[in-house]
Amino acid sequence: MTRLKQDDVAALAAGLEEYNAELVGMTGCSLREIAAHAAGKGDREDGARKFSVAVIPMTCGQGIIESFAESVAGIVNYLGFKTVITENRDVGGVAEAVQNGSEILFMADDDCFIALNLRTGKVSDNGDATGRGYVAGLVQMCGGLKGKNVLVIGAGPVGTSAALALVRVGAEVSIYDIDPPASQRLSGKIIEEGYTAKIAADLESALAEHAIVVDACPAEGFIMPRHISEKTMIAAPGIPLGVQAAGLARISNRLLHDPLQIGVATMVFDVL
Ligand code: 2YC
Repeated sequence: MTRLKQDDVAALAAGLEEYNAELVGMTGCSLREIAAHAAGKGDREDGARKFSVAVIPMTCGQGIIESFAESVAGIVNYLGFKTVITENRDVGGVAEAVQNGSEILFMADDDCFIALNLRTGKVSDNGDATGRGYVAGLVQMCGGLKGKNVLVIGAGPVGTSAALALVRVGAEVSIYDIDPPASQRLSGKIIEEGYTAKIAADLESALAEHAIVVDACPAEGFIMPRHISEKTMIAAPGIPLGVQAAGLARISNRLLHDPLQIGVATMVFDVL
């Protein structure tokens, strides 16, 4: 899991309106609608207001990421939920949030980023939510994925969640991971769920054979201009971006990529 840097999120909250407009342009759906789809929920505009959300900064491990809590709160607030960032951090922040009547808590240390609904006990993990959220966006961008070949690059938590979400919507999934045993493990999980997936041994030929790609790995700039045609569609939750800068012009309006928005929005709907 790539640790975000302040630069990755510093301008996020201020750019949400523009971000949402781009998303609607690419998928026909708003951030809210994609998140609701990913969580298997209707986007209950009305219900939002009654939930109060708290974001709790966590100092443990490598510590606070400047603008991280503000970005998370900005996204949740943009979706219509009354959101506060606790003054206190860590345990004091949890106490403050509960005493102030917040029902949904967001908190992240170096290894785990969750949303928690205190009333229902529901927990949403960012990695899992991000995988499902990006597939929900890709389904809209591709006008459905049933019977379509999709390459998932990276068999970590986000890639695993994405691959499972893809087979559930009837996509033909191929998996590539730099660590072949990781691809095997993911293929095993998919078979356990009653589906199948192919394992791509070679990335170059896999990219040449697939127009629809999920980049769920932390590698940068390995998707070259030669891998991108007018049919290419990419969902890239992986940080940093796998698409080489030289290829961006070819794919700009068929590329889903953000540091937090789709994952955090899906976490909200998961715990509603
Ligand atoms: O500011 C804070 O509260 C820090 N404790 C936050 C640490 C987040 C570490 N995780 C990440 O940077 C991201 C996750 C958002 C998803 C993947 N990596």
